[in-house]
Amino acid sequence: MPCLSAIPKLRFLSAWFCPYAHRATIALEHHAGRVEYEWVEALGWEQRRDENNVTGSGKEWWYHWKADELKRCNPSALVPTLIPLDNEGNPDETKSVYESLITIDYIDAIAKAPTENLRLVPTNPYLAAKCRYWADKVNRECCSPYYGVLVRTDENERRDNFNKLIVGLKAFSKEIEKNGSDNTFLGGGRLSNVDIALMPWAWRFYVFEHYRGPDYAIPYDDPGLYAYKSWCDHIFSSESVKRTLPDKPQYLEHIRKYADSSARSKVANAVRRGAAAHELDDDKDTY
Ligand SMILES: N[C@@H](CCC(=O)N[C@@H](CS)C(=O)NCC(=O)O)C(=O)O
Repeated sequence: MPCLSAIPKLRFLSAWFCPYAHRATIALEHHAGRVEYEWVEALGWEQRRDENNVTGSGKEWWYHWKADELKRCNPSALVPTLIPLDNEGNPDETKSVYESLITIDYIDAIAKAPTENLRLVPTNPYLAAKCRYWADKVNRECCSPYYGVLVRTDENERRDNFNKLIVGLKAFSKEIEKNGSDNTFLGGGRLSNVDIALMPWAWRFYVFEHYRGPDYAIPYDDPGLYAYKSWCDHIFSSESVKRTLPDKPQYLEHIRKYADSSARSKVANAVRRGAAAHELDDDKDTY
């Protein structure tokens, strides 16, 4: 056991609804006792008055407010952003870490788990490379299409995004079957950065049926998704994951801003101009 003073401490600039920040939360909770963090709600929503009659409803779109700390510590001003605390407990803003997949790596590296099984990124270089490849692949193929289904207004485009998502989930399902493990990506119940990359969205797919109807339900009874289904059952029954899950009705209300196209976030703006969420561009997708 490390002595208490050796435990790294972080300020975690987050937002309760954000699935990208949720990745960092799961990694932090997985390493509870090895990394300490203070949660800072650094991003929220405000609806502008429709002074220029943009919508004609008296209320304009929803925009993000952001903490100054977030604007200072991340050039894109996105959550999650992590700021390490020095030995005196002062944040070192020169060493902030951002981009959700990278925050998982970073948290895992500073946690220095005592056994391989607790590491989110394997120490074996081949397995680490494979996990990083798959974390990026699920991000593009299973997470980004979520926003296409919600933000695009054309039914065919929504459907295309949903179909892309199912193709992505089937590829993931096939890979975990191939690995001989249907409970986590690496098997044996061991959690990895790949599981954490997908989990926040896998948990949020329930919103599709509510906003887009029964044809947008994930077809869990499709044999191509059997391994994915048992992955979900396993992952969401774990206590360390359960305590990170937002309240379902509250999240449903939050995501309405995406489903009715009134959100003006960087991701929503990227998807509205026809790009994927992972192709967000700070110059084009301003807030
Ligand atoms: N690629 C980023 C995306 C993070 C992201 O888009 N976070 C959203 C909240 S869910 C955000 O900070 N939005 C602020 C904005 O749109 O300006 C990551 O993986 O960390």
